[in-house]
Amino acid sequence: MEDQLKNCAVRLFDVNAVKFGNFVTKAGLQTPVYFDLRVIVSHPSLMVSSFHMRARIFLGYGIHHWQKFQKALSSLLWNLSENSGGATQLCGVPYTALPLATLISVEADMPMLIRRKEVKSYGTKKLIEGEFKEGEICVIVEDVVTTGSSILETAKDLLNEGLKVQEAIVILDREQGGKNNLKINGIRMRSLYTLSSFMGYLLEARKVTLPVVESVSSYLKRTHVPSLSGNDEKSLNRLQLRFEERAKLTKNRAAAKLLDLMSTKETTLCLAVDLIDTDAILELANMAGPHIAVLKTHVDAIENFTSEFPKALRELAEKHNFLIMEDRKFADIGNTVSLQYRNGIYKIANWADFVTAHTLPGYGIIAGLKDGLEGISADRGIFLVTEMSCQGALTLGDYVKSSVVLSKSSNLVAGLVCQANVFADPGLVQLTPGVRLTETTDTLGQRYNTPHSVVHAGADLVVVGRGVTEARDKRSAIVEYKSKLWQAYVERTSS
Ligand code: 5BU
Repeated sequence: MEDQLKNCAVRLFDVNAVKFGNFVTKAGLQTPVYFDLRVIVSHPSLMVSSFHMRARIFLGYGIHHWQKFQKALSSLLWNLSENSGGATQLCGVPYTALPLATLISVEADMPMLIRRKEVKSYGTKKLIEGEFKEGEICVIVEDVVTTGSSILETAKDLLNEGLKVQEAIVILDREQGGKNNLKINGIRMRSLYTLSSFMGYLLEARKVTLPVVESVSSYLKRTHVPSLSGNDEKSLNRLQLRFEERAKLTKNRAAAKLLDLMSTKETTLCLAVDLIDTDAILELANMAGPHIAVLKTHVDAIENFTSEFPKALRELAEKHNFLIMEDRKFADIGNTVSLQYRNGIYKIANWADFVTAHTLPGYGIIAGLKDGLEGISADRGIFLVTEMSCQGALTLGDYVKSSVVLSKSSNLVAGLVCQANVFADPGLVQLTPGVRLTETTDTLGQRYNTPHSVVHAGADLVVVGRGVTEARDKRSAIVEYKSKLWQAYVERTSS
């Protein structure tokens, strides 16, 4: 097996499926190593053992001895599968893993399913092609895993059709949190290579030099979320770790403060005070203060804003021990964002502990916000908008994946705004909006889930707006949301 793996690693290198140098990822991050396994379709002998296939065709099935000859990726991959759960279907994550899944399907004589990628937003055609029965178990096949989000998306569509997913077999694990993320979601991932083992094979074969290996391993140290094994699992599982433990793992000081505050105050409620009058906002802030972790504003919706307002809000924050988030959703180039953050009439950088920012511009958005903080020593954090709560949001697929990668690029990132458990790092906080006591929608596309369901889907800090501001008895509503959310968090961390 070891020889076969080394052989395939070298062949992948020879066909340029891996490149070394200074690359910039889609999310705008620097990386010294880049994989593009799409090229393997031009090299059939790398995908499937020709000995094996010919033997199979000419000699029928009594050909086990042939299998000791050079195995290609599809055979090696299928060897990884334990199939202990009795899987009866295979599904490749589109697109690179599709041909691999097809070859495994032929080799293992197991039917396969095809997940359509492009109909997701239109919803007219079937998402899963192929014949299956509800309850069948499906093994997912993937080429390269970074955060695991592509596998999770595929799994989600399969689960929606009534299939079960317990195992994913992949060629390469980039060791950036994917394995853990999948494990949290009940999927065991096995890979032919980790990025480190792959580099080891290339070094042994003298395809790369030691400095190249060292640059990849220092990159891994910077971006790595350790793979889980044995006793480490519990200590690194974001959903099961308690806030006070996670506070020690975060690189962002405002996030550490928030995690400690949520733990001591026993609240994960972020109140969205989307009102347009400063007195009404301050009145509600004073009432909610003892029960909330964060108060979230949209200052540009306020009719009578003056510089006195943030001062008064900060005083209430000190009095009741909560943090302030301005949900500004910055989305421009770094220079503009820097100006918007510290200047204008709002001077957000001066008073908001947290701000939200879209990831659309890539790394520049973080660099711009960092620049806007020059001379400000207070702890600040950004929440990157990774998934939106509204119907038809375009925050899908690669966008989510790239946003998760971007979240690892700076200590200024405190967390991600998302609807599901799309990242593994226990040092980052999942902020989830779109919450009411019952599942519903508003008339403008907002979708609501319940406190219980969002917390079990990974939410740490939970945004409630109109669930409180439109309630007849606001104080009772605040207390009800707070206690339902805390109960779900306690359940999650003790499960
Ligand atoms: P609501 O009244 O609970 O629907 O308010 C939700 C708040 O969260 C509101 O301030 C939105 O601007 C904010 N929000 C959201 O609803 N969905 C998102 O995806 C993001 C923010 Br990002």
